[in-house]
This record gives sequence, structure tokens and C-alpha cells, in this order.
Amino acid sequence: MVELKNLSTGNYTPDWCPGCGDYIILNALKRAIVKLNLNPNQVVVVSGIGCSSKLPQWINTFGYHGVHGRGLPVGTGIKIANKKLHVIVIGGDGDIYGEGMNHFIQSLRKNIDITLLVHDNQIYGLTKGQTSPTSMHGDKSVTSQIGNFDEPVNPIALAVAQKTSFIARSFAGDLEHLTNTIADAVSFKGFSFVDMFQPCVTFNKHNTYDWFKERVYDLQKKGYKPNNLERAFKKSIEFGDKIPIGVFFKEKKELYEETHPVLKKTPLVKQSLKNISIKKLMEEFC
Ligand SMILES: Cc1ncc(C[n+]2csc(CCOP(=O)(O)OP(=O)(O)O)c2C)c(N)n1
Ligand code: SF4
Ligand SMILES: [Mg+2]
Repeated sequence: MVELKNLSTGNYTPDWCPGCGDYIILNALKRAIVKLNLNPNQVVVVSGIGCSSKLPQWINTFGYHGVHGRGLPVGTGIKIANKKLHVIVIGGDGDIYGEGMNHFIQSLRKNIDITLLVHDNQIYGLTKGQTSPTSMHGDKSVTSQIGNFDEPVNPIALAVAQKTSFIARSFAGDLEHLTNTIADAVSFKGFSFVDMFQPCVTFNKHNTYDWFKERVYDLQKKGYKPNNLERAFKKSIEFGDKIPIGVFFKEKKELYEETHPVLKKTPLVKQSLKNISIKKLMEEFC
């Protein structure tokens, strides 16, 4: 079993607000890595910008804290360069479904073996509580003083529409469910996506731990089988007095990096440049 060093035992501690769901997600991710017996040097955690995107700073794997909304293309690039690594992209609802929405959709349709974990607190936390893509219709915020006019983005339904190979949702108020769902997503061979309800205790006074606890139920405990797209779509639009968590859909598909003629041989970083003339390449592209 590997032991993950926690930077918070050193001079630094996360600066998330006390009670923030980000602490629980960080804890669950570490537990999942230990559960899968992964060596931290086999794992890269990539993020964008936001409270949630600070997570790579607090885990002793490789990490990349990038620019807003761009975790997915960076993670895709890392996987293409070295398919032996476990790549985990994390971000907030603003980061992935707002600034990074185009990358989100493109990633859902490309079956690269990376995991996307979204801290969905239905608010822009870091910038002090603006309406985000998943804020509920009618919710008030500093940028929606008379209530949000828009319908929230439904990330699970979007993933179902793209037949994404692993689609799940979990909740930071249930550490065991979250740990197991993250472990299942990371060990799944193919693009795996987990939307995670993550209460922002400072700026989102509507979608609290109690609010979710009254509503969420575990699909798998109800005997739901995640092998049918139409059934998955029906479940994906259920969001009211009852809200499903668990695996909505999963299906093994051809992997991009195992099908592409150049990538399938060996990881790009291990391929020789001996017979390649950089000068010729430069001439071709300049
Ligand atoms: C291109 C760009 N636009 C806007 C910002 C300002 N900004 C920083 S964090 C953030 C919102 C982050 O919200 P979310 O992704 O939901 O993360 P949270 O803080 O809620 O975890 C914004 C708009 C930025 N840094 N870069
Ligand atoms: S502002 Fe919200 S999301 Fe950010 S650290 Fe505080 S509780 Fe967490
Ligand atoms: Mg957010």
C-alpha cells in the first residue's frame, strides 16, 4: 500500500473555507488512489482556476495548475505524450461547464482514458459568488440580483447525449460513495466523468449539505443498471425532490490512444527521434 504525503503536515494548509466540500473531495481522491494501490508517481492531477482547482497543490502526485477552463486539453496532451500515466482532470462548474465548456463537449466525444472530476457547487466560489452555469433557475447571486433567468446546464444529460463511456455523479456529503465512485472512474478504461455535488458553505446558501441530504439517493442501491442510454437520459433529467447519484452509464469503447497508429505502439515520450529530421519538420511548417 502506498502512503500519500499530505502537504498540510508541512508549512502549508489549504485555504478553503472551513466546511467546504473541497476538503472532502481531496480526502476521497487520496483514499481512491490508495484503494487502487497506485503509486503517486503514476498519477497526474491537472486543474484550471477556481477554489476547486487549487486541489493539485495538496496531493503528492504530479500536478499541473493551469489556466481557467483548460484542464481538459492539458490532460489530453499529457495522456497522448505518456499513456502510461493516470491522468485526472479536476475543475469547478464554472471552470469546466463555463469557460471550458467547449473542451468538455469535445472530451465527451473523444474516448481518451482520462478521468474528469467536477466540483459542482453551482456557484463561482473563488471570485465571490457569481451565478455559474449550474446555478438553479431563479437563484439569486451578486450577478443575478433578481434571480437567474437561465436554465442550468445539465452535464450528465450532455454526457449521455455523447455516449460517454463512463458517466457518474456523487456527493461530497457521502465520503464512502465519493471514494468508491472516484476509484471506479479512475480504474475504468476510457473517458470517465464524475460530477460531484460540492456545497460552497460561504456563497451558495441554497444547495447546502442538508438540501442535498434530503434529496440524493443512490441509483445502484435501487438496482439501477448503467447499461442503457435511454434509461440513463431519463435519470439524468431527474432533479427535484429526488436527485440520483451513482453510475448512470458505462460502456467499453475503443480507446483513442490504443487505436491511433502512432500512439498505439509505445508512449510518445519513449519513441525515438533518431530518424526524424527536426530541420525538415521546421521547414515544412514554417
Ligand atoms: C479567462 C478567465 N476568466 C475569468 C477568470 C476569473 N475567475 C477565476 S476563478 C473563476 C470562477 C471559478 O468558479 P468555479 O470553476 O465554479 O470554481 P470554484 O471557485 O467554485 O471552485 C473566475 C470566473 C479567470 N481567472 N480567467
Ligand atoms: S468560497 Fe466556497 S468553494 Fe471556495 S473555499 Fe469557500 S466554501 Fe469552498
Ligand atoms: Mg463553482
